[in-house]
Amino acid sequence: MVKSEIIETIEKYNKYLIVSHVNPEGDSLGSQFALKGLLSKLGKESVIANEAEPAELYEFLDINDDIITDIKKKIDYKAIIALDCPVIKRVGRAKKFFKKDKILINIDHHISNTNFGDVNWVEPYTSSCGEMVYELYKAFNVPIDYRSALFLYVAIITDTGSFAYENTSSRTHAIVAELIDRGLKPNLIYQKLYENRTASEVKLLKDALSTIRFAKDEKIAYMYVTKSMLDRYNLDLDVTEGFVNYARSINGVKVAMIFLQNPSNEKRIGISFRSKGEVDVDKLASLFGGGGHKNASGCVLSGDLKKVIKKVVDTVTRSI
Ligand SMILES: [Mn+2]
Repeated sequence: MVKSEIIETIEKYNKYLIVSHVNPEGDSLGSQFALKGLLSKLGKESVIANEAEPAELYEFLDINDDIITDIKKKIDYKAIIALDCPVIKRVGRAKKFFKKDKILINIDHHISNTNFGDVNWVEPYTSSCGEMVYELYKAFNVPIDYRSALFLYVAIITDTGSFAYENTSSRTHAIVAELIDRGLKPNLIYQKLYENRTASEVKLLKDALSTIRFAKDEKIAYMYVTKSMLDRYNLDLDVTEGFVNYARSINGVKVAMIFLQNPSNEKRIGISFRSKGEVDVDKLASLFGGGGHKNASGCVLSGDLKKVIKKVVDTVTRSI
């Protein structure tokens, strides 16, 4: 249920800044643009500003021209809406767009959300921020047009792992049925999102899969991607999205991890955690200053790749 405080706040202001987290994916981008569509139907202006442009994967959404990434740009707005951010730090350099004394509205579905806003609406058992924006359309009684249906669908399919994760509910499917009725072609969207890899990307995947190791009687599976592996194929880190799911897909594996060396700083190691069943990887990532959801989370550590892997694998082995 949409909180009445959210409705009242959105009714009150006419110019919005919409932000989301760094390395935006389907849920953050989809929610931002579906919300922009809703606000415009309500006769309100909004500007989407992110730290950087989205990954190439999202080019089919045709949104790049509507995202401000130049932090020197002056934006006129009365209130900020942060989407899909458990902590405000997750907006990264987009924080530079923030002005003092502007009201901050926090709309999110992470269980670890810190209620950092002046107005907070957090639904930890909802599949995606996209589902929450859908509920806003219903609360304001605004019809969902084709573009917004596409944005919401991309948000939901991304965060539910194509309707495979525990967060997928009958409500999720009911919403998606309505979105498809707006004219979406699920097979074509799926192809754009998941069957669009280049040969180089699959070669990188092959190399990444060759690094898979196991711990704790094969209940833990982990893999890595180094800067030199990326350099070999002239690829960037964003193409590794989804690689960790191969480790997670192994029978008996409860926790899967991928360690990603940052190409511009080899001592910066991004770690994605995925779990099946009861293991809570939000808690595991929080041991290292990160967070996320019960079955999908992440953190960033500094140090030598091999040492970081050992430290994290040892901790996870003791914790599950
Ligand atoms: Mn999300």
